[in-house]
Amino acid sequence: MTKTLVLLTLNEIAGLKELYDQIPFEGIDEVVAVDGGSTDGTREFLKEKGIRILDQEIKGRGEAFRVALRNTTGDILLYFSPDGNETPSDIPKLFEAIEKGSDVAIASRFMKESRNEEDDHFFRPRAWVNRTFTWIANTIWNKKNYVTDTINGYRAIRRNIFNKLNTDERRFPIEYQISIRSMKLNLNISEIPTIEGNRVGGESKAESFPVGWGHVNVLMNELGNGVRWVR
Ligand SMILES: Nc1nc2c(ncn2[C@@H]2O[C@H](COP(=O)(O)OP(=O)(O)OP(=O)(O)O)[C@@H](O)[C@H]2O)c(=O)[nH]1
Ligand SMILES: [Mg+2]
Repeated sequence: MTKTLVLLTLNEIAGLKELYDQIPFEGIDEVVAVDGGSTDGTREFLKEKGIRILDQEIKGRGEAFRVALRNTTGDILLYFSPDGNETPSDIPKLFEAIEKGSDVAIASRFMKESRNEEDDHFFRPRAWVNRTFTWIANTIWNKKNYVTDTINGYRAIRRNIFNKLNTDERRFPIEYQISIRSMKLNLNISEIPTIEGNRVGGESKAESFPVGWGHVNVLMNELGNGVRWVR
């Protein structure tokens, strides 16, 4: 199976500079970046490294996922966000999980061996909210093994499966939509434990409240639409 690595960037120069040399590029057939319109030197850095940049006509992280789907060719797409949260050494493990038969492979922040950004804090509002959304999706739609992190963006997916899911979420909850639709079709979702690092620099683009509402919105839509979207 051929492998495509997709870097997702929106003003991520600090993270890119720190992480780029840690990315294991061996064995990857195609590397692209989908850039949401960076103005901090991210684009110049990518060009210098010879990475093809795909632009987005429509804003948003969800849209970026589909720009990559439409403009690449690998059998497997792996989405990597170079902001410090995602550990580059998981890349080969996620590709391998797909090659072994998974349709979707997620790097989970909530398995026994995992860590999430908030683990050092006493109050972990983001983690609790994530776990609740995850529990709801599992309870309603999952007929297979419990998926511990339905929301993390660090994941790989088979191209033919991603096409079939016909997603339309434009912003952050794209991952949740992919997870739920995969459960509805009873696909093979596997997880590997990941150690979530802290953001290296720059600013978060995910404000908790709008993003949280976005997830509620996806949930409501998916409750109503069955599998009418399937392609
Ligand atoms: N191409 C593209 N990338 C985006 C867009 N929005 C966010 N990203 C990238 O997606 C990744 C995740 O965004 P973050 O802002 O870190 O979101 P988060 O990880 O939920 O939040 P933090 O905990 O603050 O890191 C980063 O690499 C961003 O640069 C977008 O609209 N287009
Ligand atoms: Mg992040």
